[in-house]
Amino acid sequence: MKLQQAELREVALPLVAPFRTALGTQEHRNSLLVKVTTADGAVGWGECVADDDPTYSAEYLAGAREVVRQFLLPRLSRAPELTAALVPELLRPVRGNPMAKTAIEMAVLDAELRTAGISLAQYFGATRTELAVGVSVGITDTVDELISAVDGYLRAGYARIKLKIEPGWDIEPLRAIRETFGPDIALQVDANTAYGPADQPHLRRLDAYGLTLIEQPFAPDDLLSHTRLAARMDTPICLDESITSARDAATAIRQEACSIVNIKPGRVGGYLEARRIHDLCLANGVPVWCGGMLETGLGRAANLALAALPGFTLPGDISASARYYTRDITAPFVLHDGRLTVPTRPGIGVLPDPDALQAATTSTELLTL
Ligand code: OSB
Ligand code: MG
Repeated sequence: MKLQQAELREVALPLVAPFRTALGTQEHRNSLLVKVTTADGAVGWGECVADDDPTYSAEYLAGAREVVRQFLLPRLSRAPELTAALVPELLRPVRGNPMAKTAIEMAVLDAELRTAGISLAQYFGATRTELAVGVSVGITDTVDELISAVDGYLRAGYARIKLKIEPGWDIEPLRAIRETFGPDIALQVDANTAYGPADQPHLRRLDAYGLTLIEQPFAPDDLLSHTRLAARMDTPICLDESITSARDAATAIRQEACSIVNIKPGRVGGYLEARRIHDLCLANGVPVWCGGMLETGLGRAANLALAALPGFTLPGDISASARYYTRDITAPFVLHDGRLTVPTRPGIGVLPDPDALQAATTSTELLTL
């Protein structure tokens, strides 16, 4: 294919409730969408998961947008015979910026598969048609509020609960959740790098709560502390922020810094790299699950296809639309018996609803390539 046009569109979606983590509080999801059109008239959609601020990682929305426009799209528009498989190689000379790269790789992949009449799940070699999914629960002002939030999600049918934790919000909420809901609910925690090496003795106390895993307690580049904690804790360590490529995953596994990997396409530079991490982890007996970045229905559709691969043995942060937004920009994803259905239509399998998209749009820019 040959790219002819790209539309950069920013959308602003109010979250149904503020989402607080160790990194800050989010009330809106502002997203950058990339729509590509090929010379043959095929269309593909990509979503950039960068946040407004460079706090989860170094990328941020306005910067990612500039990188897409100034450095990434020109490299793809110069390619005469573009395919999605070539995108990572064509973008490799640009350092970093994985979320910006993922957005345009996703758009090219979507256009290619729509033309070929193949769903993203088929393309990946997915083995499942519906997936049990989990929900990520933010930090609340009080333990009572947390209990009522978790109660609502369990009633909705979510297959596991992930609690965001930080120093001062860990033991007490965990004790309360176990006391209220018992030992059988699947429970895990995510620290978003909020702890330091000196917190190891404290973190070991989390072993008392029967957690599936503890996600990213330490800084992204501090593999050593994760290795040390893993050796001293029964709870499996899972890495999110630390893993930006298949090579990182191989290193972390080799160094025993984690025994479970959270895979987020945006963090690792694309769905193709995400697939490689899945393959590597499967070959090494390391369970993986699909992380989330409060995606719109577009990114969520693609994440469901990825998470339908056989190595994704743990429920992902791929919740129903209603957990995030009153009005998603696609047809809403709805939970049935704690499961979401993997899209089967060509490409990512969904399109934005024109009215919902229009209502959410804050800016658009059309680039002729
Ligand atoms: O660390 O997994 C994280 C959202 C934004 C940034 C980082 C994270 C998260 C989540 C939300 O936990 C997961 C979701 O999209 O449901
Ligand atoms: Mg995380």
